[in-house]
Amino acid sequence: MVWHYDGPSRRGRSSCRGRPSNPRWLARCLIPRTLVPSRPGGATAPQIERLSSAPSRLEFARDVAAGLSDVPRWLPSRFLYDARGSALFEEICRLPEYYPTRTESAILAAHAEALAEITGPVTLVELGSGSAVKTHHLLRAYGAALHRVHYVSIDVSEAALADAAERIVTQHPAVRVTSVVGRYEEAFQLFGRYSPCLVLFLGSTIGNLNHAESMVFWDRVAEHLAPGDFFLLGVDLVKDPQVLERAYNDAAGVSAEFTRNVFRRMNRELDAGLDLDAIEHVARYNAAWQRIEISARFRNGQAVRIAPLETTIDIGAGEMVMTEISRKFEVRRLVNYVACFGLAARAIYTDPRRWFGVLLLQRKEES
Ligand code: AVJ
Repeated sequence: MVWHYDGPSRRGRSSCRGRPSNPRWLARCLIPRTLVPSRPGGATAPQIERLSSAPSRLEFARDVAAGLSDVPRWLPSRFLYDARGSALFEEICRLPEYYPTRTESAILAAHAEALAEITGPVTLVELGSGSAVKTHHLLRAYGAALHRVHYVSIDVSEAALADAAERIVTQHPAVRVTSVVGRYEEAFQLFGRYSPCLVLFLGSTIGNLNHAESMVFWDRVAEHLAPGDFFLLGVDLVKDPQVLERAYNDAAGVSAEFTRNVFRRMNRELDAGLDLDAIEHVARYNAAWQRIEISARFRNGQAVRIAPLETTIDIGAGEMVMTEISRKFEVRRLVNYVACFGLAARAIYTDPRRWFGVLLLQRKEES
């Protein structure tokens, strides 16, 4: 589903008459009027677009049943991000131990103008944008460099998209926002329409993908980007395992609550009947695989009911269910890797401790 948010200069003006100089107020009265599902046909009615609807209960049930029946047991990480999960992740981003968000944000703040200069005028297309806080640095720089910027944001969380859009139209009058509810894998088809573009894939979300998923991801990216299009990738870098493990085992227990959230969702949507207090969060760094592995450990044996499929899966005491991987990267190796998919590194930015990397990639000419 795609919604179009028009900037304050174009729509919602009638209901805001007499108060156009207060952008906060303007945005508040603007959003409900412009947050309309698109309809096909009409010139004035925004056109309809359906990448996918929110994952259905049946899809959730099937993926949970498949993952829990696999060896080792696992759950797809995208189901962590319902409204509560997205809010918990936002909270993780503010934790003292979780350095990636603020480190990446500082890198973007320092180099946004340089990026705008290298890419020139482009549509910004963000995959898995969440609350899009870090994107503000880029919108500021592109807004200053260009007369008008189009920002297309794609996320599975409708709530996060709506929040982000409201804040962006308030703070950046030069920016037009298009919000797309969908999985980032489904967003590739948009690249062609918005070319010349700069695709943003920040926050080391790429780290959630395993080897096979990563190959498919880069193959699709390369296929859908036109030669000359840009891709901005944020990646968490290999570092002291203690620093890494602390980031995923915070003292306040928010990471643990985030992991448990997918089981809470199973209780709500699948009538799973789980005792959440008996499910522990475990996050360890696997040095050989250069990744944090996050699992839920079942302290007691539990029967997981999956009501929509009329089935039950038994999980024994002490068993683990992997809920997430978070890969860490080495810049030089990653540059070689993406080159295999026709992407050349145009600029590489990092912080003084070299904890996080931001890579500006460009689609090479077809050879
Ligand atoms: C959103 C996938 C980048 O891997 O660091 C943070 C998710 N999970 N703490 C990460 C996460 C637990 C995060 N990513």
